[in-house]
Amino acid sequence: RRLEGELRLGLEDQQFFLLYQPQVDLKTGSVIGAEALLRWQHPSLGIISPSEFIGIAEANGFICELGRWMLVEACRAACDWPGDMSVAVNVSPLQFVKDDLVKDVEQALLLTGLPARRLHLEITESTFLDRTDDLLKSLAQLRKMGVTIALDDFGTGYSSLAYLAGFPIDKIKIDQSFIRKMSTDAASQAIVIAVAALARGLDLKIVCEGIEGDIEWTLLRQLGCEEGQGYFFGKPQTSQELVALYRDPH
Ligand code: G
Ligand code: G
Ligand code: MN
Ligand code: NA
Repeated sequence: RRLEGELRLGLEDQQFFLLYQPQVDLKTGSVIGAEALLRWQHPSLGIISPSEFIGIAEANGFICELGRWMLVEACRAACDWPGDMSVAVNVSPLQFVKDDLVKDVEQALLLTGLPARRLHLEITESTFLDRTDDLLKSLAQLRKMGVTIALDDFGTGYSSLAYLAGFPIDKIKIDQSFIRKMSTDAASQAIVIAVAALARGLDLKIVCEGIEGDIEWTLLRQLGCEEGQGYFFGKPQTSQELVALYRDPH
């Protein structure tokens, strides 16, 4: 497809940018960080979502270059954020395999001056498909540096619960499909309750994605879930808008 050839040019031409979706403390609703989400402002096609080009970038290996750019860009933005706000960056499994992610992270932190504890990396269960010693070593090194590892889209993958207990991670993000349905669908609510209990048992923090209303927020708070993200608290927005939201939450 034509997009494939345009990715590299797009990066050189600064057509990629990041938006930041607020992550909140569910007890208080206050903003504690944000997830960086990639966008491509294509010269003729308009804004393209990552679901349309990440797969292409993974297939041709460009994801590593794009991933390095994102790390630096996200860390640079987070340096301007007040308090101890964290930035969560999505990482493709290929960045562990085809690239030296640990080195990329070290360089991004060094270049921008962001403290490691303010950087979170979101990985998916598919990262563990190839559970090599190298992968485990990289994750261990990142955590030793102080970087937080979150397991994204939890509940949509293939992992058995037994596997989860052995993953070297700090928190899990329950997939938004369960949260969005939990007020109307008993099965979804049961899954959220079970995952919250599981996280507590494994001493993992939990982030609830896709919170669109007050009902979900109240339920999740009652379940003791620590952190949340969703349109109710804020859509993906610019770094400046995020800082304004932190200062003046509604
Ligand atoms: O923001 P949006 O809903 O369009 O994101 C769609 C998917 O693309 C999300 O699941 C998100 O995890 C993924 N995504 C967004 N930004 C990045 C990125 O910078 N790198 C990778 N690997 N995935 C991303
Ligand atoms: O897979 P990942 O969690 O990285 O994807 C995040 C994506 O989910 C973002 O692109 C964001 O736009 C979208 N998103 C975040 N909050 C909500 C929400 O409350 N409702 C819906 N429908 N989508 C959301
Ligand atoms: Mn994510
Ligand atoms: Na997710």
